[in-house]
Amino acid sequence: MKLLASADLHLGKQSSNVPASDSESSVTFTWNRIIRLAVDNSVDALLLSGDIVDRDNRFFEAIGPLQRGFEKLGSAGIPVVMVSGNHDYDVLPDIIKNREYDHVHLLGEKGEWESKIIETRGGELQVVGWSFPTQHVGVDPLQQIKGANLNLDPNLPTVGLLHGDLFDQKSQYAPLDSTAFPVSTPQAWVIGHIHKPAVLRETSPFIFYPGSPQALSSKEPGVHGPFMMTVEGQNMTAEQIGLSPVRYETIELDVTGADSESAFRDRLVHQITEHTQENAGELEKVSRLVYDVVLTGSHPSVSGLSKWTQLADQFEQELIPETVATIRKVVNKVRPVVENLEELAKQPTPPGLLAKTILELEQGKKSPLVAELVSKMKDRIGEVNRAGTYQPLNRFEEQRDQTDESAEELLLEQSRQLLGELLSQKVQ
Ligand SMILES: [Mn+2]
Repeated sequence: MKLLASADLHLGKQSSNVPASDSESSVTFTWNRIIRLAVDNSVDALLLSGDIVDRDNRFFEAIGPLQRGFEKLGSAGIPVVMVSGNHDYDVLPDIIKNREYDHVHLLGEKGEWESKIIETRGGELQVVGWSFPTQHVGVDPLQQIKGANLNLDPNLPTVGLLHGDLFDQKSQYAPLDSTAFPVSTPQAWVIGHIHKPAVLRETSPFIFYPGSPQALSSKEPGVHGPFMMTVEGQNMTAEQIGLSPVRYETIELDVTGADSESAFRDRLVHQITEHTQENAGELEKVSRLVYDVVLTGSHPSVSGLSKWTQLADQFEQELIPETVATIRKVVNKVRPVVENLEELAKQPTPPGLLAKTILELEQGKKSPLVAELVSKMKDRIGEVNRAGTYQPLNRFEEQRDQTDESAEELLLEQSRQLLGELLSQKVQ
């Protein structure tokens, strides 16, 4: 038996940092690829573990593509089994009720565990599921599974579908205790919510997050796509199939010695080209490769580097056939050329104070001065995020986080630039 498993499509959304005019930017593109893959491989069922539709009035955008997909699967004799997550707890039941499909099953409505035996071409498949009843759920639904009287047939291949958080026990999105899964049946669990694909346990039971099949932002790097599950008796395995047309990557670039703008540019383009070519084997389905570049090393002009990279987000080059590489942003972590930062930090001068701040930030120390600077930086980030001009960034989650960590990162970058400036102005 072959089952295709996915979750967290967020239909209605678009991948960020990809032109909105590209059909690949919309999640509908990957949804259609999933349907085609299911039909071409004659899978026995499609399993979806919640957040299939994105919240925020995406109902109208999502309903058409979702129903067309269901209809294609129906004509190919492929049943769909799903549960709803925190994004589609209300919308998914509506969409199902809107049309009566015999082959589409939504399990565990109203937060009540449910099991169902699905007739597939490969035989009977037992599926257990639980759906979000509201947007927030602060308790672990696995605590209720034992008392749910599911009357499972232990001789049937059985898969569990669930949406929740295995990594945060205080989550408002169904915190899950990894030790609370029943031991033998189901043999495998497809879990939704976390967008990064991850296999959490290999056997008894097999537990995994298929992740979002289309990478949606730079926070979701690496290969994305649904998982093809193979069922042989009581044994279940799964393999990821890279289908996402968008891929996000972060690479480092040491700029030490790249002292002219053209030398720096050569090194940057060379690094991106090399990385793309090295990963060409995984890029067959990727049409947009979006890079974050972290500059490292030391350089006489840290602020000059920032100027040289100002227009880097205009970079757009087809580096291997049908894969266009772009730069989303350049993060400047370059240190100014200083003979001895520790010595400099002892001096009661502006460069000395900056050197001290840099060292403290690098070592994670929090002196009263650093704490005050971080707090002020956080306030400024908040002001910028709230400004009307930057609101469009919000939709794509492109705003800088208003956290200590993000404020410290920005402060360090600025301190290094400023120290480089001050030292270069000093009469030698
Ligand atoms: Mn979710």
